[in-house]
Amino acid sequence: MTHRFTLNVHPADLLVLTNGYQSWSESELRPLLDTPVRAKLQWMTEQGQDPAFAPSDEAGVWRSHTLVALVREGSNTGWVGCALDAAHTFAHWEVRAAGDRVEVSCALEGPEVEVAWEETDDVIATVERLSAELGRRMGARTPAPLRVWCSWYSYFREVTLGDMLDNARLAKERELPFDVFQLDDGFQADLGDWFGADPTFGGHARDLPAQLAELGYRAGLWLAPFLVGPNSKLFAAHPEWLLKDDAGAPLLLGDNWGGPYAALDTTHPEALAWLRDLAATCRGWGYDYLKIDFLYAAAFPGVRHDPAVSRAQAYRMGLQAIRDGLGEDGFLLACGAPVAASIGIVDAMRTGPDVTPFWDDQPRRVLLGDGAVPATRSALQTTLARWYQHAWYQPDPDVMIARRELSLLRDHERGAMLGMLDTIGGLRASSDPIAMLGEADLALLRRSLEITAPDRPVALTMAGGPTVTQWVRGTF
Ligand code: 9PG
Repeated sequence: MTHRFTLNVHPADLLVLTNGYQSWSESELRPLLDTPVRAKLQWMTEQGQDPAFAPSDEAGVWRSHTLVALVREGSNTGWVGCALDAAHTFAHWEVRAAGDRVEVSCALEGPEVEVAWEETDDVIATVERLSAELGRRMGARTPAPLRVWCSWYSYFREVTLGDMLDNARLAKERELPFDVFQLDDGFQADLGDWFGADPTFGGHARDLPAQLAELGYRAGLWLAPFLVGPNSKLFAAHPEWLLKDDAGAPLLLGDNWGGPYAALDTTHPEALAWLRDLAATCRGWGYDYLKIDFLYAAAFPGVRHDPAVSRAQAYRMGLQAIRDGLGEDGFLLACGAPVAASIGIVDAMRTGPDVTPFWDDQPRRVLLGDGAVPATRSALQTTLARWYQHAWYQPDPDVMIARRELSLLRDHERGAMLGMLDTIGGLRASSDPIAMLGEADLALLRRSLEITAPDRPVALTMAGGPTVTQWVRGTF
C-alpha cells in the first residue's frame, strides 16, 4: 500500500528532515532542491543503507525511513509524516520536487500500518509527539542510561584480555564513574564462532566478567549475532540456516573483515534456537550487557526459509531470540540496526556512524558518497538529526574521544562532541586508554560521563564552532 500527498508549496521554500535506515545511515536536514548522495560502491550500500530503498541521487528527491518532515525555510512550520508501527513493516518515504509542487509518498513494505500525516505550525513538537506515539505503541524500553568503557576505538581487533583488565584497574584507581566495561570485536575465533577465541586475544571472553566484577564493573560483550564468516565452522555446519540469493546460494554481503560475509536466516527455527543459546551462553559467562552489531543483516533482502515473513518481522524474530536468551533484565545495545524496527526489544541504539579521532573523511564521504562513513562529523550530524528518538530507546551517540594523544581532533571539535552528547542524552561512553590521559583529558572524560536529559538541538551553538543547524544540514 502506498500513501500519497501533494503539497502546493514551491520546493525551493522547503527543507527536508530525513531518517536513515539503520544506525549508521546518514540522517539530515537539507534544502529539498539539493542532491542527496548515494554510495558509489556496492558494499557501502549493503553496509550503510537499505539496498531495497537506497538514497536517491536525483536533485530534489529524498528518501527517509519511518518518519519524515518538511520545514518551511526560516520557520518551524511544515508537515510531518510518521508510520506508527514498525514491528512488521518498513515505511519508505519519498519526497519529490515536482515543478512548483511537492509530491510525498509513503510505501509500506509489509503488512498495513497506520500512517500519520500532519500539517503543523510547530514541526519540532509534532516530530516529538509522533515519535513518542510510535514508541508507546511499540512498548519502547528506556532503562536508566549507562556509562560504558568500550575497547573498539583504541584497540580495534587487536584488543587483548590484558588491555581490558589494565584499563578497568586504572579506571578504578582513578575513580572513573563507569558502569560497564565492554569488550568489542577481536576476541572471537570468527564471525559465528563466538565460543572459540582469537589466538591473539590472549585468553577467552568467559574469563573477563568475574575479574571485572571484583573491580566493581559490569561486563559487556560485542557480538555480530546475525553474521556468519564464510570460513567459519558455523558456515560449514549449517548452510541451511543462511539467507540465500535467488539461485539458492548463501548470500554474501558487505566488506568489513577483508571480504564479504553471510547472514543468518532468522525465519529458520533452528537458527533462532541457536541465537537464543548464544545470548544465554554469554549471560552464563557473566555478561549482562550485549552490544549486538551489524543487525541489519537479518533484514537484508534475500530468500528466506519462511517467505511469508516480512523483512522487518524476520529482523524482529532474530532480535527477540537474543532478548529471550539474554533475559528481560539484561541490557541490549543495538548497533548497525534498522532503527525503528528495534523499538520495544532493545534498551539502547547507536544513532549514527562511528566516531573517529579525526573530524571528517572527505574522500569516502564526498567522493564515494558514503554518508555512513565513520567520521566524527557524520556521527554528530546523524545523531542530531535523530534527537527525537530518545522516545524509542536510550540513544547511544558513540564514544567521547577525550585523549589528545593519537587524535587529530581539535578543541572545538571535542567541544562540539560534548555539546551533542549533552543535547541527545542517553549513554555515555569512552574508549580512551586510561594510561594515555593527562589531567586535562581526564577532566574532559569525567565531564563527558555526566548523564544529561535529552534536549532539543535547536538552541545549541558551540563557541567558535558551527551552529546545530549547520551541523544537521551538513553545511560546515
Ligand atoms: C567492530 C565495530 C565496532 C563499532 C561498530 C562497527 O562502514 N564501515 O566501514 C564501518 C566500520 C566499522 C563499523 C561500522 C561500519 O563499526 O559501529 O562500534 O563495534 O563495528 O567491528
